[in-house]
Amino acid sequence: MPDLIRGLGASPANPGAAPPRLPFSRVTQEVLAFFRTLLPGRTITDPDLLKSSNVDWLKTVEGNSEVLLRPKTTEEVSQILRHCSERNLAVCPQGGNTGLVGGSVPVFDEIILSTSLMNQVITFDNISGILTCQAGCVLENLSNYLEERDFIMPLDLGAKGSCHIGGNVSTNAGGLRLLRYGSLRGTVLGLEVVLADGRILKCLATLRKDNTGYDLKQLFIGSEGTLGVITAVSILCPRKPKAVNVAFLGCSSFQQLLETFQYCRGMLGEILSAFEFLDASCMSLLEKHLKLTNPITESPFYIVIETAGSNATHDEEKLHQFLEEVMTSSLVTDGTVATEATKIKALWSLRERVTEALTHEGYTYKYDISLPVEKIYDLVQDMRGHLGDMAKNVVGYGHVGDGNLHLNITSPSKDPALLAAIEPYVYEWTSEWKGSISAEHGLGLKKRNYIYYSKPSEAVALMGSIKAMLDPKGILNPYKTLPDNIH
Ligand code: FAD
Ligand code: 2HG
Ligand code: ZN
Repeated sequence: MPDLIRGLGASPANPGAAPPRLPFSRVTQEVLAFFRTLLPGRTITDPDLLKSSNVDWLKTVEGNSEVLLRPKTTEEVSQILRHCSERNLAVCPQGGNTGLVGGSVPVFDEIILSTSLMNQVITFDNISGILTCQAGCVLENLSNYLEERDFIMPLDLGAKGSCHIGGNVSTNAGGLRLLRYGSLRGTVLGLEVVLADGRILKCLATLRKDNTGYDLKQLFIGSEGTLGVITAVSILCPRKPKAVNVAFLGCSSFQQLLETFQYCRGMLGEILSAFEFLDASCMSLLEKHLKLTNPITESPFYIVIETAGSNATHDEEKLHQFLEEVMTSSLVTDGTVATEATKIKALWSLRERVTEALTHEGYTYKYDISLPVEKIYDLVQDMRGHLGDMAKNVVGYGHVGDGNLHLNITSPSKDPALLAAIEPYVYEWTSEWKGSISAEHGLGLKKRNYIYYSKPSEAVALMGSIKAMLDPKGILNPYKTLPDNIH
C-alpha cells in the first residue's frame, strides 16, 4: 500500500467514506433571497424536489443539500459562484447525475448547481461538423439533433438518455465509441468555464488546430467539477456512417476472445467502431433481472463488435470474411449479426444494460480499471479466487478495445468485511501491473484517497497546487477527486 494512503488522517479504515465537513458557511435566508431574485422559480428548496438531486444514480451516496439552483445562462452561473465565493459557500456542480463514483451529489450541505436548464444548441457547422452547445444538453438529444443533420456525437454510453455533455466532459467519459473516435481530450475543441470566483473563461474555440499557449481546456476535462463549472462545449462530430453492423459472438475462453480481437483489428481495420465484452455471469443477470434473451448458444464470454462505414456492401463483405475466419478457426463458437436498427439496438442492450441489471442484485462494489488488455480478465479470476464465497457475484465486462475492465462485485447489502477483502487488494493488483484505478469514471468521493495507486505523490501535489490557484477557498465540489491530505 502506498505510504501516502496509509498516512491519510481521515477514515484510514475506509478511505472511500466521507471525511469530516470542512468549515464552509451555511446557507442563510439572506443567501436564499439573493438566489430567489437571481433565479426566480429556479431556486429549489422543497425537500421532496431536492431528494433525487441529493442521491446518486447507484443510491449509495446521499447528501443533505437544502438548495438546488437551476441557472439558464453562463452569466447566472457566474453570479452564483461569485456570491458563493464571497460567502465561503460550497457548491456541487451536477449534470445528469449518472456518475458512478459519488462525485455528482453533495456530501453534506453543498449547494447543488444543476445544468439541467442549460440545454440549448448554440451553433452547428455542417461543413466542419463542429457543434457548440450549452453544458446541460442531454447526450441522446444531441445525438438525435446531429443524426437529423447526417452527423453523430463522437461518444456514446449507456447513460445517454440522462447524462449531460458537460458531465461527460467533466468526467472525460469514455464509453462505447472511444476505440474509433478517440477520447474527449481530442474531440473537445473548446470550453466555456466559470471559475470559482465567478470569472468567465471563454475558451470556446472551434478550431482543429490552436497552439497558442497552454491548452487550458484540458485542465477542466476530467476534473469532475473541482476546478470550474463548464457552461458550454464545442466538439468535433463525425459524419453519420451510412452502414452500421453489429455482431454478437460467443467465445469459450478469454484467450480466444483476445485472439478474435487481433483478427478483428486486422480484418475490419478502419470500419471497426466498437469491441466490447461481457462474461457469462453478466448474461445470467441480464436474463434474470431484465428478462433479456441471449440470442446465441451459452458461452463463457460474449463479444459485441460494431462496424461503421460508408459502403454497406463493402462493410458486410469484410465482416463476413472476418466471421468466417474466426468461426472456422474455432475462436468463436456461435454468433449473430444485425444490420437493421431494432435488432442492432437489442444486441447493444445486452452490453449497455449490464450496469442496470447489477443494481437488482443488492449492493455493488464497482471498479473501473485500465490494464494491458491481455491482463484484464486475470483480475476477475484472481478476485473470484481471493473472495471465495464472500461475494454473491464477481463479474467482468467492458471496453476490450481500450483495455478497460469493469469489475463489479455484488453482495445482498453493504458488507464491510467484503469491502476489506476487496480493497486494497484490487488497487494493489492494478498498481502492480501499472494500470489505472480509474479508467473512465473518475475518482469522485469514493476513490479520491486511492489516487496514489496510479499517480506519483509529486503529480498529486501539483494537482493540489492547481486546485489552490483556481479555487483558493476550495468551494468547488469539496471532498472529491483529490485525496483528503490535499485541500
Ligand atoms: P454527473 O453525474 O451529474 O456528474 C459527474 C461529475 O461531473 C461530478 O463530479 C459533477 O460535479 C461534475 N459535473 C457535472 N456537470 C458539470 C459541469 N457542467 N461543470 C463542471 N462539473 C460538472 N461513463 C463512462 O465513462 N463510460 C461509459 O460507458 C459509461 N456508461 C454508463 C452507463 C450507465 C448505465 C451509467 C449509470 C453510467 C455510465 N457512465 C459511463 C458514468 C456516467 O454516465 C458518466 O460519468 C457521465 O459522463 C456523467 O455525466 P452526467 O451528466 O450524469 O454527470
Ligand atoms: C459501462 O461501460 C459503464 O457500461 C458502466 O462504464 C460500468 O457500471 C459499470 O461498472
Ligand atoms: Zn464503461
